[in-house]
Amino acid sequence: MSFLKKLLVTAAFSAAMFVNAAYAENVKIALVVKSLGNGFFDAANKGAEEAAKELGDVDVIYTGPTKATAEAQIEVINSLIAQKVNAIAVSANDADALVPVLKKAMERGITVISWDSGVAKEGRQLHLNPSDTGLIGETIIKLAADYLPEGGDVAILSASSTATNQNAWIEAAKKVLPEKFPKIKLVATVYGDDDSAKSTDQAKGLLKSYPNLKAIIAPTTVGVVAAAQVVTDENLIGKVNVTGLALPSEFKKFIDNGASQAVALWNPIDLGYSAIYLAHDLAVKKDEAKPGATLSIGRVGKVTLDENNSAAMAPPFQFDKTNIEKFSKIY
Ligand code: RAM
Repeated sequence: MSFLKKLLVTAAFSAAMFVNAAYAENVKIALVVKSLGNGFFDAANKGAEEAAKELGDVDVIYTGPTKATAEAQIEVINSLIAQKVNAIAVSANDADALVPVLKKAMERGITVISWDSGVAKEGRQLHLNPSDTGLIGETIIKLAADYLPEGGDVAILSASSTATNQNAWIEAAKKVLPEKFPKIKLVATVYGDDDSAKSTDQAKGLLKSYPNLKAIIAPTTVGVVAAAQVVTDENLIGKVNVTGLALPSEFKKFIDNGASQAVALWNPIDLGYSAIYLAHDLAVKKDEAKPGATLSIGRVGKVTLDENNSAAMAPPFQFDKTNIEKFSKIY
């Protein structure tokens, strides 16, 4: 065998070895959440584990900081890079701050996607939204407006001030307000950082500063529970309606006691499942994330990427007295 031929054969052999090595072990996918201890993310992790079981070659690493900040998430991601995970699927506490560390991950061959709360385009291969952003923005206002035929003052209690998802929904909500809900007046937006204690303080502050408040809209599963608890404790049931995005299992008691008339959410289990499915197929099947590409999300269906390599899963469902019992047993 000529030297050149020998070299080529050796090269081909090592390439085959390399490919085999990638499949010999399970694909390690890190599901990085905004913060741990949040029931919404625990439900997403349940879906992630379902996807791993179905795909058969995935190990899910469920991780995140204790506080929902970008700095803490950067630390978590740096340690995942050091552990040489194969993919990172992150719900971001800040769209831009995570870009450098995620770029570093991609340069090292790690597949990176964002889901739930997005990363700027250059820091990830694709982003999976739970639903259409405009639709969520309109839904959270409508949930309040439906129970305020005369109109009135409402305030928003959000998650962190840098959360990509909540900021996009609030912007979309503000856009539809003047035309579609002219009698609803948004008097304030405050931030509880997806922290129970801080959200409780912020809800109390709103009630003090705005005595005519008719509704608190919390587009966060942590904030909405805190606000409903405050309204309950301050005997304001019937005066202030709490609404927004809530996990039925955590929120049922506030529909039951009347602190809230209705809330909405998508299926968090399906969202976590879909994130793992997409990350897996990009990492293993080398699916290409490019505008117009249609990608499988297993039992949930398919998504098509838009010009920003973003896609949306499904419309939100509404929960009220008629159906929250049933959903509270699922998530
Ligand atoms: C909280 C988080 C999450 C958001 C839900 C609705 O759990 O902020 O990112 O999607 O609420």
